[in-house]
Amino acid sequence: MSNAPDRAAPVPAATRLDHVGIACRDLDASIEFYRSTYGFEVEHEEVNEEQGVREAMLRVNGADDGGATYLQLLEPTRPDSPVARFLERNGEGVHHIAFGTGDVAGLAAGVGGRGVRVLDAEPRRGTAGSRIVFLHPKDCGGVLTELVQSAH
Ligand code: CMX
Ligand code: CO
Repeated sequence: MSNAPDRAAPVPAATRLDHVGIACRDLDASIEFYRSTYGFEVEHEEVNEEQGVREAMLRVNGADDGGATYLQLLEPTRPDSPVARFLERNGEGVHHIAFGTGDVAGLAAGVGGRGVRVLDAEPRRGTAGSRIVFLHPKDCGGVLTELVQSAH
């Protein structure tokens, strides 16, 4: 029997879709669109200067690990930020997806071991005290991917 690590699934695993990040030019207008069109309400709003965003989390549904799934609406706070660059190139639209996990550092190490570029050597501070790591979109089929461990 081989002692090689099981390459079928990362340990620890991602357990839910935590959020879909959407780049917008006007956060308040975007919040109003999702509220009036679908009835989604803002659960949390903050400015994250490290990421260069003013953001709102709109709760969509609960998840079976006790967490929830959100839309994350992102308005840039400065022109040199990732979201500002995205808007300049692509206009408004889906910017990234985020998978929830109980162990963001462990999952990032596992994914990095498979040759995916991990953009943050250490987890950074995300929404509401969560810990986040980004994976390079070119190693994820063109999808900018975030891993997130909630503060709870
Ligand atoms: N989704 C898919 N592809 C993307 C992308 C995105 N959001 N952003 C950039 N790319 C692509 C570019 O189009 C480019 O493709 P081509 O080479 O085919 O033209 C390639 O990735 C590399 O682009 P780049 O100019 O070298 O890199 P950027 O300066 O645009 O940076 C990235 C890209 C992913 C490294 C940067 O955006 C990053 O570090 N993001 C992580 C942080 C972040 O996005 N924070 C905001 C959200 C905060 C939160 O969720 O809380
Ligand atoms: Co995000």
